[in-house]
Amino acid sequence: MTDAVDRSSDAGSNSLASIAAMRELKLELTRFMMSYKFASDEMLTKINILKEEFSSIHDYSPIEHVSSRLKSPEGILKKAIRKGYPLELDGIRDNIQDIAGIRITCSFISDTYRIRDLLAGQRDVTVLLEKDYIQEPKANGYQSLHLIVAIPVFMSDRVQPVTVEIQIRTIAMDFWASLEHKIFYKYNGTVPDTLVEDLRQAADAANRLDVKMELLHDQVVALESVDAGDADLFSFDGLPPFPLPKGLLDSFMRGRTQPE
Ligand code: 0O2
Repeated sequence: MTDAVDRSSDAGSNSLASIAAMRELKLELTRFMMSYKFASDEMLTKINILKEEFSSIHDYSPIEHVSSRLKSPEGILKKAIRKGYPLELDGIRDNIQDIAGIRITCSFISDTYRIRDLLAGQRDVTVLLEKDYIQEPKANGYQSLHLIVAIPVFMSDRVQPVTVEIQIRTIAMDFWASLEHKIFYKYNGTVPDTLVEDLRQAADAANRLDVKMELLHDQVVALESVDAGDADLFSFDGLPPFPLPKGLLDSFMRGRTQPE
C-alpha cells in the first residue's frame, strides 16, 4: 500500500517536473525567436532612418525597397538537421546566421556599397561576414551583397548580440534573383541546361543595364549641378560661401510656406 502511494507520488512529481521543464523550454524558445525579431526591428529602424534622411535631405534615396523575414522554427530545425548542427539553442544561435533576414533593394550598384558602409559604420553594428556576389557573381549569375551583422538586443535580464543577414542588391539583381528562385523551385533544383544558360545571359544583361543606368544617372547629376550653379550658395558673416543641398533648401521653403 505504502509502495503504491510512494509510486504514485513519484509519478506526480515527475510529471510536474516535466511540465515545468516544458514551460521553461517554451519560454526559452519564445525568447530565442523574439531576440531575432527585435534585432531585425532594430536594423529596420536604422535602414528606415537612412531612407527618410536621404529622401528629405538629398534629392533621392539610394534605398528603393526594404523587406524582412524571420525563419520559422521548422525552417531553422530543417537547416540545422541538413547542415548537421547541434540541435540545441546555443548551437543553433552560433551556426545559423540567417534566422533574421533583411533585403534592401537599391537603384544603382554604387548605392549597395554606400548602404553597406553606412550600416557597417554604425557603432553598435558589427560586420561578422561579407560576401560580395556583385564583384564575384555566383556561377549561375546570382549577384548581391551579403552581410552578416551582429547587433546587441537589450532584453529585461540580458544583452544579447544577435545576428541578422542583410542582402543588398539593385532592382535588376532582385528581379533576376526572384525569377531564378521560382525556376529553381519549379524544377526542384534540377534546372535544364538551356534554362541555366538563359539565366546566365539574363544576369549579364541585368548587369549591363545596371551599369548603363548608373552612367545615365551620373550624367544627369552632373548636368543638375552645372544648372544649379551658384544659386544654392549660402554665406554667413566672415565665412566663405558654401552650397546647401537642394533637398534641404526645398524642405526649408516648404516649411516657410506652411500655415502655422
Ligand atoms: P532564404 O529563404 O532566401 O533565406 P547558408 O546556406 O545560408 O548557410 P550560403 O548558401 O553560403 O550559406 O549563403 P549565401 O550564399 O550567403 O546565400 C544565402 C541566401 O542568399 C539564400 O538564402 C538566398 O536568399 C540567397 N541566394 C544565394 N544564392 C542564390 C541564388 O543562386 N539564387 C537566388 N535566387 N538566391 C540566392 P536561402 O537559405 O536559400 O533561403
